[in-house]
Amino acid sequence: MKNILSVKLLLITSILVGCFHGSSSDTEELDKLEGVWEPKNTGSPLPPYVTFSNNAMSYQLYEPLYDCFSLLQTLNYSISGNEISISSNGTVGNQRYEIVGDTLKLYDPNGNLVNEFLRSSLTLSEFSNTCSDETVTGSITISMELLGLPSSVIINRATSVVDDPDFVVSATLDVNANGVIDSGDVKLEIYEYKKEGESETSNLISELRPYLAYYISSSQLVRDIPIDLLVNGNTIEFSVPRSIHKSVANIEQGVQAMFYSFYRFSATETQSDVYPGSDSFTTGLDTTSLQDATDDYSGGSVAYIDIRNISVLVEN
Ligand SMILES: [Ca+2]
Ligand SMILES: [Ca+2]
Repeated sequence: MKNILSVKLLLITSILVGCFHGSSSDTEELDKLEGVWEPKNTGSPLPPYVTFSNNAMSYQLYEPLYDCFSLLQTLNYSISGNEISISSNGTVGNQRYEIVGDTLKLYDPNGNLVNEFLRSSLTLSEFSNTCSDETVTGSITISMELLGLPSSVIINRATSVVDDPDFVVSATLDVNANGVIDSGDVKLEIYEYKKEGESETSNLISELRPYLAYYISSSQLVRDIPIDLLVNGNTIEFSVPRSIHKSVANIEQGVQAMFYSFYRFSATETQSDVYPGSDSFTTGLDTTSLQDATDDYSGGSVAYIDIRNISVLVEN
């Protein structure tokens, strides 16, 4: 899993005390900030662009495979002096910022540089080329019954190595129907892994955030689109409208799939299960109702994530 790429959003954690009063110099600052900024540190995939327009700040990811932009997050912002106040779900955080030439620098409340962007040649209108398509109808719903599933799991284990997975439930769909995982295939998944500097927590599974991810090669995927999760007893259900992204717009009932579960249930032990087998798809099977064997998991003597019943429903 070392090649798996993920997009990490700028997290805003500090609480602003007080309120913002605009001034004419702030208006000038707003004008300077307005527009599109691109990430200074490039990677693959490119980290998100940030746009500022009419007091709305958004993170936008360019997806070369589909030549479009995915909107990751929209936040409201205001500025006062050299501070930018960003609000999300009723919580307001502030960061110091500075514009030096064509570079935008963002600092946390402790004065540490957290992000740098360069003035982009792109215009705001180019972000109307989105990866979602509201003209597409239908949805994909995948449910997986996992025998022994606890209601909460430990993630970011203190003893885990950074980037190692803690808890994973995934359904990989062979979108291009060629029997192998490659560019264009997608995954609906919960993928909790050890993050640098984050403390161990116990989380209800219903509070975990699943994603739609898509492969850009046989070993690299982009994990960036939040999807819905429903936990009912020991059954986990992912659902996603087909309009959400070009990667799932053309998926039809009968798409081949493979399923995986993994849990680091102690500091030294893990358990995993696969269906129908390691790196194999459900070729020729009726995916509306699948059954995996019980007690066929690897690791441990008590079931935690033993895959049992699965269904894949695609509605047009
Ligand atoms: Ca494929
Ligand atoms: Ca099983």
